[in-house]
Amino acid sequence: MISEPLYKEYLSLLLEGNKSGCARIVERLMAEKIDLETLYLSLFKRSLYEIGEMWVANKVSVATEHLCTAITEGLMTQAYPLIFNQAHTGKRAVIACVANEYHQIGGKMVADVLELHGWDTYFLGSSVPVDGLMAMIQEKKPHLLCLSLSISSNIDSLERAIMRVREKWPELPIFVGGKAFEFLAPTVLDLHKNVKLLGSLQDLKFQLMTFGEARGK
Ligand code: B12
Repeated sequence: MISEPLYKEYLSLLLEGNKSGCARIVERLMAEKIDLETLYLSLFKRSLYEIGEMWVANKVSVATEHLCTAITEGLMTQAYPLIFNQAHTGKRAVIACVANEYHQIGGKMVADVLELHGWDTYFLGSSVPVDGLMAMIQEKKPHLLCLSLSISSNIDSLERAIMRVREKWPELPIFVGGKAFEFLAPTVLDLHKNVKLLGSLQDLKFQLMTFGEARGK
């Protein structure tokens, strides 16, 4: 749905820091009724992954990568009319990145997909200390907790968070995902009860479809 020339044009505007040019492309795609996932995955995620590779290859500076990230986070708000027009189901989810995990865009996408499916979401963003996460769960009483991990060496932080949550809420379903799992063994979280490692937004959508029935609601 996003042609290659349009993607290339977007990427070059993003790298220049031309946010109004990028916003016009998003506006046009929204007018063409692009769906949220295509916008997020084929434009935002693809460009950020490409910029990540360029940063590793020393083709762009850290400053340029930060600029592109900040612009992307701003552009995601353009999708709000798509996301917040849905009927609500009464289900609640808390979404967070664990302590020391500063990559928050994947988690924000997860929150937006849940919201699109009628959930009320509480997205806490990057590097959430376990005590803060616990307090938010206590307050919002979610039906689901989603945790995002990009840096594989943050796995201990993730496991600590899961263990603390489990002590108090043994049955709360926890979905986990993120780039870190490209580098970790797929069995890394197997010991934790009721924790699902999901590979993509597609898997998340599939889990949401079965969520109500599986939990008898
Ligand atoms: C932007 C960025 C940053 C920004 C993040 C700012 C922000 N506001 O988020 C900042 C500057 C903080 C940063 C810092 C670092 N970064 Co960085 N960063 C990136 C970059 C370029 C883009 C990240 C991004 O937003 N991607 C787009 C999102 C949409 O993708 P995603 O997170 O993978 O999410 C998708 C899926 O994984 C999934 N998903 C994610 N979470 C969840 C959760 C659930 C439940 C589900 C179902 C799905 C799901 O859904 C999303 C849609 O498909 C990546 C490149 C890349 N390939 O990702 C590097 C990258 C992640 N960073 C990397 C590194 C090394 C670092 C630093 C260590 C660099 C340094 N030396 O300081 C630090 C670590 C900071 C920390 N402790 O967290 C490496 C990680 C490599 C690795 N082996 O782990 C990458 C891959 C770059 C690279 N090519 O090497 N970074």
